[in-house]
Amino acid sequence: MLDAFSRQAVSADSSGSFIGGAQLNDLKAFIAEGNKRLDAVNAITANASCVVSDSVAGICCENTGLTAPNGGVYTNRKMAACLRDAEIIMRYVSYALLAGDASVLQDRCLNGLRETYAALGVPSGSAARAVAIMKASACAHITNTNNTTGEKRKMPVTEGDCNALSAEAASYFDMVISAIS
Ligand SMILES: CCC1=C(C)/C(=C/C2=NC(=C\c3[nH]c(/C=C4\NC(=O)[C@H](C)[C@H]4CC)c(C)c3CCC(=O)O)/C(CCC(=O)O)=C2C)NC1=O
Repeated sequence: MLDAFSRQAVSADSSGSFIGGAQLNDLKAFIAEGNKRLDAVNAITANASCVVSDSVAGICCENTGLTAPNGGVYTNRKMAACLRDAEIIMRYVSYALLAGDASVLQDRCLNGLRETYAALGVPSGSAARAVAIMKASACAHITNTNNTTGEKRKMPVTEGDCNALSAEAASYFDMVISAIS
């Protein structure tokens, strides 16, 4: 598992070089934006259960076959497994966002997930759609622009530009989607 710092060390080591000005500038920016990053992580972890359940409810509304006999979440056991998987994905995306690096997500969550889903008959298109819904709502929480049922659930944080962090989180969700699609 890497983070923004160890990634620079590993990449410098692979070319036998010192960590140079450009890499140090990247790390300076990472540190300067650190509080924002922690707020972004908090924005998604504090709302994780809402984001998770909303995404699974969303795929079930869009595709009523999922809850019908032989559907992907037919039986409480499968519904529970699905909600758990969505929560696991949110958790690993939040770790990646904290570290500023996707390796924890790739190595510990996504590695082999496509094969697991194929073996169990988990419908990967629906799983990818649930992740896309989580992406939209998590990113809205990060930029504090979420507006569910007309009522904004805003976090009491200093207003600032969190678009880069939102885009970074979006890229982690996209990795999940491409890993299972
Ligand atoms: C460390 C990280 C980690 C991951 C990622 C993980 C995923 C994971 N999801 C599983 C099952 C499952 N995953 C789902 C998920 C879904 N079904 C749907 O129709 C929806 C589209 C979707 C939810 C969005 C379901 C229903 C099962 C149970 C399938 C079955 O047993 O028939 C299984 C098989 C074992 C089990 O049932 O617990 C694993 C290993 N486990 C882990 O430890």
